[in-house]
Amino acid sequence: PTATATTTGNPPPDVIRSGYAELIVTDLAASRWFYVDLLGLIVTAEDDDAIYLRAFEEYLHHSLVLRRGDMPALGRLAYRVRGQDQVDAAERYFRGIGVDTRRVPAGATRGIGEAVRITDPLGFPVEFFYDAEHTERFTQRYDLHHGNAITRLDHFNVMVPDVKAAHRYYTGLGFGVSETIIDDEDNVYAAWLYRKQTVHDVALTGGDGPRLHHIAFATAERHQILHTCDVLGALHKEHHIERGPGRHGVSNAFYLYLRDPDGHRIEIYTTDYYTGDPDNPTVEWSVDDDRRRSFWGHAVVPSWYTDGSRVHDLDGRVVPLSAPAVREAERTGVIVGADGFAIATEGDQKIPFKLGEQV
Ligand code: DHY
Repeated sequence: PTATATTTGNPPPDVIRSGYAELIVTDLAASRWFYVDLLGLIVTAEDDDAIYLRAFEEYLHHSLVLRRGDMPALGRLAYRVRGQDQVDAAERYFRGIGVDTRRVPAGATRGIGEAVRITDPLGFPVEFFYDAEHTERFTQRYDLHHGNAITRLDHFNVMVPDVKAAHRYYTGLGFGVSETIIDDEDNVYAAWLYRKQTVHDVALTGGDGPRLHHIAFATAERHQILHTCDVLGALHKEHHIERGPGRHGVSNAFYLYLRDPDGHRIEIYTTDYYTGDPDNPTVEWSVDDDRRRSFWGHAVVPSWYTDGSRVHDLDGRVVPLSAPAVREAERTGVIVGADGFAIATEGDQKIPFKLGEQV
């Protein structure tokens, strides 16, 4: 997508992609089991306070930081920009739209160069960086890959009370919109936005926010996702599986949602589609279409809609929540939508029911 200049005259920074996330976790050993032993992420570095992880195709220092803290939370989302001059561009752009910016020196996050941090207008702690330490890319170190090898970070998914406002903010930042879930009354329930040439770098999920809905990692193939399920079954750790495996309607990707030992949600995701042409069409899904989330019409478990990780501001304080004005659930007296509710059709009768729990 082409970045557009704002009214302040400062163009948005040229964001390449979602770059890394920092999660606050309460027990580093338990997290290490989940992310390293189970999911097979590579440890680039670790100390008493944090573990820095990357996936097999990644050559930057990390795509995930697990930092020890008292309460599970999102510490930071980080976008990579196209060069160090774009870190300056981010500072100018956000100052221009009235957002406090904070410049942090190289090494403020181990492996990352001088960067700019903000609490974004949606309430999320976000960093823009370019310089980063390079490490060895393990794409062909098949001797180290397990059957469920993860190749790279794919995207962030954030829960926001006002999806339309968040959509405006991210398109202003130059993101393209690949898909949305809408109704015929101008409500937007969810949206998927990209800078790299895939379906998304960030998705917006309507709900109490700001909260992190999930972080997603990509595998090369479907069988690697299925293998994670089999391993969890074999270890009797199946309770870490929250939703799936299955095929998304939105994005067409194959997916699995896991919950880590602190309850942070991780998606494992593969094979969505190319969005790199400038006229890539936006796909609009009706909230009434039961294939929008699970293409096979499977129930979405209620926790997937209700649960999310609280977020920290730049000083490590938990950001308060706001509730959405419109919830996806109810519309003109009929229970519908991507909020755990659906409509069953029997003959010409429409029967509302709650997915996974008949009412
Ligand atoms: C959907 C959710 C995601 C994603 C792509 C599509 C829609 C859904 O199945 O809920 O997290 O990455």
